[in-house]
Amino acid sequence: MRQAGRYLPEYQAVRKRAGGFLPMIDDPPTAAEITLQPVRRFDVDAAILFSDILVPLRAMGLELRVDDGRGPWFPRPLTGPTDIRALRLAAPAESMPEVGQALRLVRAGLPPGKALIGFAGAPFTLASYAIEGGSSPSHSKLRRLMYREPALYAELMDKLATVVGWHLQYQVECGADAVVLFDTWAGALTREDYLQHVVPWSRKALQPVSGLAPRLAFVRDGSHLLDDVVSLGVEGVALDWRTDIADAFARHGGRVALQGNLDPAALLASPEEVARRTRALLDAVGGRPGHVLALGHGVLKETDPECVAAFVQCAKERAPAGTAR
Ligand code: 1CP
Repeated sequence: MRQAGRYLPEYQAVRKRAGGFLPMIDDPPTAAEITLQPVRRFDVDAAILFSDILVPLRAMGLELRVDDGRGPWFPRPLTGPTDIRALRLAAPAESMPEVGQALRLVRAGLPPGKALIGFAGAPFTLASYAIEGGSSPSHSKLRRLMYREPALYAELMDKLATVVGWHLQYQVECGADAVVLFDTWAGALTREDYLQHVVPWSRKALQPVSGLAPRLAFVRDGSHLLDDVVSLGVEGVALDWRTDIADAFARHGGRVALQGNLDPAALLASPEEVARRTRALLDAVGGRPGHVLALGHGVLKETDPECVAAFVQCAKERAPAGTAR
């Protein structure tokens, strides 16, 4: 999760040369280079494609801007049925060929035995960006649509779920070994709303890759939804850093793999403290099978790469003999 990025000097150097975030994503050799940077530096077990969850919205016709300091935003968000009906449903090979090209280049450059992870934003999170125009604390426009115009909400979610499903399938066809569905904003919902207004569309988005590749689901701030995220039928759940991983294993360890979940902000501590916390996390898991050691969210841009290295070093010391490392 944001394994590449602004905390790495080699990322900053490429970003400066490319002139911004979108030009890096849009140029497959550059996207592949950024994807491989953390693998080279830290010798992690998997690369995650350098792209963004918002790329498919752009492919559907929404103008996407990424400004320094402000982050990604949409200057003309969806405002009603006409905008929603105008969203394009185009096959990813035509509308986002750069994603497939970047994946193929990464695969070719990845040492044998390393996994390649693809991803997409879940329909609810994409709907929030498309309707609110950017990050929203309350998602009020989307929530209003959900409650007051359920048929139009369903029309939008159905289109998004279709495109997300195609996008995941395309990534597997182009070399991804596993995929993650990021539902960053669904944690804002009650269980009742999550089950009624999100689960059907997340399931639809995950369906095309069922049986093709392991699927992981992530809901930021989603501890209260864990049972329901497991019930999506995914092979793994990525836990955010606030979820108690021992409790998650006790409840669901037999059914799904669990990924996580060191607090990304813990990497702002000294390398010794990072190592202590990582060992404590591994102790809490207690060697149970099906654990993917990772952070509980993306690496913060203020992080010292030495602290990421300390985290990886702990994983290497503790990996049980005979595991797939
Ligand atoms: O250089 C920069 O200014 C860009 C920072 C950046 C990066 C490195 C953004 C803008 N996106 C990314 C890459 C990214 N985004 C990856 C690549 C793989 C990796 O190296 O790990 C992935 C998997 C994402 C996923 C993503 N983008 C999510 C889902 C996961 C999460 O963080 O919850 C979300 C919500 C986004 C939107 C987004 N893109 C970028 C930013 C700053 C944001 C968040 C904006 C917000 O707060 O709403």
